[in-house]
Amino acid sequence: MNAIRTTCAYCGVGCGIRATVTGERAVKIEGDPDHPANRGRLCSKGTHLGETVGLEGRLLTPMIGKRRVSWDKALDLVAKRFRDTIAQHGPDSAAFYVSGQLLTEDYYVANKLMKGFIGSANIDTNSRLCMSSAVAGHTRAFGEDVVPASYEDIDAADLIVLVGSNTAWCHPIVYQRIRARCDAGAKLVVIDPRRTETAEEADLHLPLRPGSDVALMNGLLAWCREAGVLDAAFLADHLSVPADFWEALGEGSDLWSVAKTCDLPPADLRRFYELFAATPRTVTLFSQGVNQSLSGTDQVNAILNVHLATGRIGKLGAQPFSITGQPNAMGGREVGGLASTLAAHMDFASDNRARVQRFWAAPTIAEKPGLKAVDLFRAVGEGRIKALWVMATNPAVSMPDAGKVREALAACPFLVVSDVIADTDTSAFAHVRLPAAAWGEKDGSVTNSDRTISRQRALFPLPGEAKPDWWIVKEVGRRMGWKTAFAYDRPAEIWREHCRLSAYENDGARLFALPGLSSAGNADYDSMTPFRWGGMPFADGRFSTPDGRARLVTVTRKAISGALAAWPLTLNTGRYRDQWHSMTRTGLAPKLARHREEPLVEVHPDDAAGLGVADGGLARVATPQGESLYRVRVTAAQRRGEIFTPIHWTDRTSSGGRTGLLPRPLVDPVSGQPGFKQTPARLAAVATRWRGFLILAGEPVRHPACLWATRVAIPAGSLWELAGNGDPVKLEASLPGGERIEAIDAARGTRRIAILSGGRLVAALFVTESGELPSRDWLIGQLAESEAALTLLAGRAPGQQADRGAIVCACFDIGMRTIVAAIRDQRLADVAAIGAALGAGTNCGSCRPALARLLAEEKIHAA
Ligand SMILES: Nc1nc2c(c(=O)[nH]1)N[C@H]1C(S)=C(S)[C@@H](COP(=O)(O)OP(=O)(O)OC[C@H]3O[C@@H](n4cnc5c(=O)[nH]c(N)nc54)[C@H](O)[C@@H]3O)O[C@H]1N2
Ligand SMILES: Nc1nc2c(c(=O)[nH]1)N[C@H]1C(S)=C(S)[C@@H](COP(=O)(O)OP(=O)(O)OC[C@H]3O[C@@H](n4cnc5c(=O)[nH]c(N)nc54)[C@H](O)[C@@H]3O)O[C@H]1N2
Ligand code: SF4
Ligand SMILES: [Mo]
Repeated sequence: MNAIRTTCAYCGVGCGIRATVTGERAVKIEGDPDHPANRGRLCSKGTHLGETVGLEGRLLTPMIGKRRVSWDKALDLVAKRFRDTIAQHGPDSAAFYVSGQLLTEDYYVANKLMKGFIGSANIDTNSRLCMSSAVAGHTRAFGEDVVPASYEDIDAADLIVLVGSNTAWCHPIVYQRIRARCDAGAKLVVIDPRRTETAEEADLHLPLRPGSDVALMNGLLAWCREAGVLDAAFLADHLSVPADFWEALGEGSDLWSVAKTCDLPPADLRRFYELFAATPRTVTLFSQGVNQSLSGTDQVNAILNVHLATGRIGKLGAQPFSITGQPNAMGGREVGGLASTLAAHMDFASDNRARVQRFWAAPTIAEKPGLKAVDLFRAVGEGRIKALWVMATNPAVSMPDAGKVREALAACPFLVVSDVIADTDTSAFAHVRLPAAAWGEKDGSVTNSDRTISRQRALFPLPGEAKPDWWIVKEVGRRMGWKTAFAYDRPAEIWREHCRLSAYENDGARLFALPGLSSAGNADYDSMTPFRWGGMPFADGRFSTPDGRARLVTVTRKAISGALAAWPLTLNTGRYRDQWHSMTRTGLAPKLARHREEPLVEVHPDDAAGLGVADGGLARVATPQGESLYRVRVTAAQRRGEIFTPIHWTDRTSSGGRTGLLPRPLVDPVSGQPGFKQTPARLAAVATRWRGFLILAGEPVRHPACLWATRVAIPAGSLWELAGNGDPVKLEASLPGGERIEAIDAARGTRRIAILSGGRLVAALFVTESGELPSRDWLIGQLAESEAALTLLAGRAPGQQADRGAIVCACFDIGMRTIVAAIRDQRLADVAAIGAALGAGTNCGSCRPALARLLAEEKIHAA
């Protein structure tokens, strides 16, 4: 069996995979040792991709409403409705909302159709929620959206600064690379209000006040100037500096003022400033803690200012590094798929418009930037956009003020959703659903965080009637009347056109150019190996501005408003280690489910005590936009006054945890990126009379009807955690038919029901008011096994069986309790010893920070 080289489905690290197909919809996944991004390593999510390639939940035929239809029928309808809408209301009444999870070829075709043929720039992407402040910051400073850094800079750095990035969870393989460099002596500083697992392993953690990054970076620049470490020659020859720049910087940038603004101990701040000033080879990586802010663009420029003024850019080991989230966030930026860019790193200047129109031989060309995501959905809600096509993103979950977005989707006269999954929170509103090819079926290219372009290759034939996104879009383009412009037969043709456009009339004004590749034959494309474009940008000190100089940008810190009486807390939102966004893929993998089974609201112990919310209980988070329920985790990793919730749970998986309903639809004025990380909020305990869980083979007949019901995948079905106040008898509507065995303990309000079918366990429901609940692990193991019914209801195997606890190591499926027991019994002293004893942490390494914490806690416990 031959291994197929492809790229991971998930994050912007862009790890190479060697995939060996082992059966129908079965594949063995290994890291590709030859891929420069990961050199053979994979994190927990990449490692378990094989668990997600089944066809459960897939959309496999085009649908109009609830009716299955032929492709011809669906495509004709989409083309007609878009054509009619445009004829009646003009091009700007149509919009596409696309995604960094499309391949470059898909993205290119969608951008071309909207901007050159429909003639509007109303195509925006979920990268607006993700990278747009970085794009705007780069463009302001460099004249072009270019990430100068590469992963090799990490290998050469002496100081690595992570700003607003939970790298250990969100970019685990980059994190491994950072750790390796730290093992060789580099220092790590983490700037994040939360004490994340990334922060726990740092030499210095600065838990700053949310939103105070500009003050911190301006203070750093002032310190560097004072310390004499600005690069005078670079400043003179390669930078343009606004007249008021240094004066504006001076204000409030002394150590004491900054410490106060950022709410940090002055000694810690000073340590960081001294370390930075003394270390020329510094790489500063940043992601959503910086971008997702109402002053995100300024925060990006504050970082770029420091790197530019100290000459730490375009040099090995000295770079600012915006790390990207989605697998093809960068490819989307390269084709120009944001409403604010035209194509191939060109903006809407008239010569660019003429050039792109000429190249596409297009009947028209968008005149001006289109609506950015938040404005776009507002326009849908107000009826100005009448036909919307959503591809590869789930805005009903992921947009801020998602309740309003749902209302807009419901009111949209014509909504098309292309997705791989049949039922998502967004597709629930669609008039037409189009079945797209998924990872493992798609074929094309992606660009990762460090400009490395890799191929994603098909492993399986297209299932059902699924089709690649580029094919779907070009078919609609053809049916709208543009036959020759959309006459593609294969991704390689689109790739060549994309490369030609990048180089078209490009005299070097745009760094993004792939001239040599426009003549690649189909076979060359098929065998393309990963390569990085652009070499080391800016190494010669020339930037993409008209005068070739980079620009320092005056950024002043905004006053941070104090807490509002009605909304005394600040809500921060983000990601869990083993889940990806709205869980449509990771939610299928049992091994990824048990790291965090439920959506938690994390809260500082003092706030919890003040509010009367208890660890393990339920609480409601409310903001002016909406409210949702969470399981409480009390933790000193949170700052006082701040709470954190995850973004992954949806209507499909839970009755609570709907984080998208909570953030304000407010955006950064330059980039249009929402400020997801800081929303005024409040928190209140919610009491329940009983709690329980339900283990089920296969899908539930009906979602359990109770206040709290959240689901995760288990090997043969699903596990629901439950709590409520009503009569738990209602839960029995979710049980399948079969032989029923029941045990009741009235004193504790405990009820245990097992359903057997053909002698095998198919469901188990445990509910209690005041008793203990048994181990889920063992019961899960019994699903579809034949066993003595009474043993089942005891909830444990005769005489043995401990609960493993939450899964820490997803690769080897090792739980917290197992690890703690081994640390105690075998006197394990470090992470390596745990690895030797149990294997935990020896594969992807994602759980190494968690292992280190367990060791530290055990030390305290022993003392
Ligand atoms: N496991 C997993 N990995 C992923 C994803 C996933 O869904 N799951 N998604 C991918 C995508 S698309 C993206 S964009 C990336 C995101 O990757 P990250 O940006 O690392 O992830 P987040 O959890 O969104 O937020 C990062 C951190 O910003 C901090 N933060 C909040 N406010 C501030 C502030 O004011 N200042 C500073 N300095 N920090 C602040 C938060 O506390 C949080 O720890 O992850 C990618 N990788
Ligand atoms: N509160 C809060 N909200 C956030 C964030 C936050 O930190 N806090 N982060 C924001 C960020 S950075 C991001 S990137 C977004 C992510 O948010 P979304 O893009 O909404 O998240 P996904 O769940 O990845 O949605 C992708 C959808 O595309 C489908 N899909 C997967 N592959 C394909 C394909 O090849 N073709 C097609 N047609 N469909 C496919 C999946 O089934 C899924 O339904 O969330 C944003 N929202
Ligand atoms: S770090 Fe993990 S999720 Fe990201 S590309 Fe690599 S294997 Fe995939
Ligand atoms: Mo993202």
